[in-house]
Amino acid sequence: MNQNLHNSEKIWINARIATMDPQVEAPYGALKNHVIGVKNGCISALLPVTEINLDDFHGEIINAQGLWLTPGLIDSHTHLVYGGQRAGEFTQRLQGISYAEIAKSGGGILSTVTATRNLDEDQLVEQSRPRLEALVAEGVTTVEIKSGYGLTLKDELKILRAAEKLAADYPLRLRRTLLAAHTVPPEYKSSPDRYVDLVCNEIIPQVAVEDLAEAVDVFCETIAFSLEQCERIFTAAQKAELGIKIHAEQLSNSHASALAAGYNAWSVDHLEYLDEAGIAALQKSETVATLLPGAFYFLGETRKPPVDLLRKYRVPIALASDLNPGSSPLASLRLMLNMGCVLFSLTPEEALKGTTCHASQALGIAETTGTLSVGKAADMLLWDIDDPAQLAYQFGEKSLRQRIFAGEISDV
Ligand code: DI6
Ligand code: FE
Repeated sequence: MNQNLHNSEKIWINARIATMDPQVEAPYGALKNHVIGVKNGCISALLPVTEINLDDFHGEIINAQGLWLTPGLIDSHTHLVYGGQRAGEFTQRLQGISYAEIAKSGGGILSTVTATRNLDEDQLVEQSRPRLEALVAEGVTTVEIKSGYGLTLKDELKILRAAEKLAADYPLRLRRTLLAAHTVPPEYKSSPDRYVDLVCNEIIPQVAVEDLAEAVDVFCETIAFSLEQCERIFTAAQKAELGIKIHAEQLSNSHASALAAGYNAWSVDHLEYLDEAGIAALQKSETVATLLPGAFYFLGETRKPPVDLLRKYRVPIALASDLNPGSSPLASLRLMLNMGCVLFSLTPEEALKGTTCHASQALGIAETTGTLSVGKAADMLLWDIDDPAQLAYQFGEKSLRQRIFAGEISDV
């Protein structure tokens, strides 16, 4: 009997395994008639059933009865820790006022900044809890949470600490991203460069010292930060040895993706206005293109991200919820799988890659999560489906049977 399997604490038999491993040459990286073993929270074995003898195995055997096993879902872009809500702004937008107009008149992101600053850390945790619980319940095992609604040293740190406190209550991997450069706070309205100074010289170094985030993000847009300001922030992030992410090409083409690719950013996100030169720049990097169909849908956008060109240049595509109160108050990554296909013409397989292997790359953790491969974390989902495409095709039907985090099973 194979050493690996023999050492496993638990094994799953009779599962159809969608590894999502690009090295497995089958749709969804699927393996038939394989057994998967887990030890110390990681995948310890993945072997053809013909090569093993179950009589010698004394650990726990879980019979998956023909259900499909996939990697845990990874939501690689959320802003889910915030205070308040923006239904009033939603109503305004339905009357024809644009997102950019609302932002310019002091609403939008800034109204959430006020609500978030007014909460203490524990209140922020409790207001954010239902959003995280919704993601966890549908099979998210890794989530990224950004700050960005504090915009002072104290309040940005408060959000990152709240994210950590909240996530610790669930079987979940957390990746935190500092998005102090989300918008210029009112205190710096007449001197935005001084705010960028604060972000680069104080907030980023402090977050690094306290180990409160793994990456730095910036919103590059006419209503937010310029290319030059982004570059300053990237330089500060690099100096602090933090990963780089960017909100780019959402409402206009600023060429920010090409800039970020030059810094080997983990991901560039949104991308409706990304052009071919930007895509060529991404191809030369390891940067992931993250699509956010929830924001496209919720803002009623019409310009779609250039999916065909991303395919042509073989840029890895991730798909995330962008969960936030202004442009995507949609606490469901399963919904994004469906929207990625219906709105952006991704295939169901591309959509699932976007929430597993490519999402892990977008968070700088592709070595340890995102596929069912020996040595990686045993974050796995067991689904009562006949075809993995059903994960993108259906929405709302309860098909998750087991949620496995670091090898531990929770029934759902
Ligand atoms: N782009 C977005 O879609 C979100 N942030 C960003 O930079 C929106 C955030 C909000 O409206 O509160
Ligand atoms: Fe976002």
